[in-house]
Amino acid sequence: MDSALSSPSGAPATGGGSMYLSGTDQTLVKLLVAGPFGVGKTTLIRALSETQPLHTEEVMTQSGAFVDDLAGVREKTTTTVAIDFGRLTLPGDLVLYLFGTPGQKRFRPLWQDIARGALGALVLADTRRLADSFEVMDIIEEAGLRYAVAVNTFPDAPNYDSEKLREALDLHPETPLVLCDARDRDQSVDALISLVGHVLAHTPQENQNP
Ligand SMILES: Nc1nc2c(ncn2[C@@H]2O[C@H](COP(=O)(O)OP(=O)(O)OP(=O)(O)O)[C@@H](O)[C@H]2O)c(=O)[nH]1
Ligand SMILES: [Mg+2]
Repeated sequence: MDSALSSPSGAPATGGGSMYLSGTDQTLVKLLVAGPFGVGKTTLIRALSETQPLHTEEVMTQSGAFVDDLAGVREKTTTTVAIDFGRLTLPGDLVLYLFGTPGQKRFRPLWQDIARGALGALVLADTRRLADSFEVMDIIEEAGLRYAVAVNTFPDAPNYDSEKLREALDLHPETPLVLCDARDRDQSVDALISLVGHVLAHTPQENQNP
């Protein structure tokens, strides 16, 4: 995949991952939705995309059970093999392009291409297996991206207060932490808004405007 996003004329996005399209008043932002296997990435993008989301789901086979741990997601029959893609327009003509990225270690080489030009990442976590989100958080930090963490609230997952969650996830005090049900559009939009607020607050003004 080439750099983040290009305008219809093919002009590349700015290094900061956002781009202003002259004549349309739209600002395009590339964001990643990341997290471990089965944490709800596809569900979240499906819930909030205003376009028919692109998915590359494949039915899982018995042999995959050795590498993809089904604990907590027993009813799951498919996994995302490459990426999910969706789009969401926020007030102010801020157009978010969302790339769901697989969290399994074996997809790490693909990850570097997907991350190129992104402005930030929403990391999904599940309180039944918080440590499973560490690897993807490491990759994001290595890539120099800002992120927010959204705990996807599965009904049988334990609830912890946010202080405990921050401690367990070893979050920087500035990193937003939100709870959301990935199936719920409003909650998923709110999670993305917290990410966008965080990344824009740390993006130089010249990367936000023409
Ligand atoms: N109860 C509940 N189930 C959820 C929630 N989010 C996702 N699920 C279910 O959990 C399973 C996993 O969700 P996916 O969206 O496929 O997860 P994923 O992160 O895309 O998974 P991979 O692409 O395989 O890594 C699916 O069966 C979803 O229906 C949630 O908030 N609550
Ligand atoms: Mg998926």
